[in-house]
Amino acid sequence: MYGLVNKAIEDLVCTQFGWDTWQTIKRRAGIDLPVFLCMQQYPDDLTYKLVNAASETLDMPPAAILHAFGTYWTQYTAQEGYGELLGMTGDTFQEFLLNLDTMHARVAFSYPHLQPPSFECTDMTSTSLNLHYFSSRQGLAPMVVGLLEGLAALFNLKIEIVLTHSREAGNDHEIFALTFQES
Ligand code: 1MF
Repeated sequence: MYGLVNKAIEDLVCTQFGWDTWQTIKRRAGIDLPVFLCMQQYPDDLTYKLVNAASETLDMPPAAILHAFGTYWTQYTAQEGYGELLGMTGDTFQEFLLNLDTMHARVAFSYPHLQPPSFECTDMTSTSLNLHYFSSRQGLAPMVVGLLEGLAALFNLKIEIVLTHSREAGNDHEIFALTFQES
């Protein structure tokens, strides 16, 4: 994944737990790079190692780390210069979700090594929908839940998310049932 992802994890850990904790996590993950570069590609394995080392150091399950990271992502990318990209993706929560693949295509236009996930909305009503999540990566569903919660908060929505189909249970992709209302 692009270094932007690892930098976002670093930023989240540093703001919430401090630089020393971040050094401990990096050491535990066996990473001796001083910094991550946004536009450099790093093996996915490195990101998974960071998540596991953070899990052990902070005594939180890996899913909780991924969830917190997902919630943080939109805020972080907006502040790192992707606010316009996020802004043009949708004026409403539903429109945003419908345009996620278009948004990733825009990023991939400049950064061709992006391996974006793909999303599809079905069974849409004004307060609910099923979100289908397709990814070449394993185990990131908790991050997607955090992403959706962070996104819903930006649109001032209360959201409930239920994972109804998981790959862990043998399905070929994940399906989340979303219910939302103005808060
Ligand atoms: O393959 C990748 O490197 C990659 C990196 C980030 C693929 C996807 C993403 C973004 N995605 C992270 C979860 C991936 C889960 C999976 O692979 O199954 C979050 C997608 C998302 C979902 C809901 C709402 C908003 C979302 O993301 C907004 C977004 C997406 C991508 C970027 C920014 C905001 C982005 C921009 C530039 C990038 C990489 C990602 O690369 C750079 C960055 C700086 C300089 C050069 C290149």
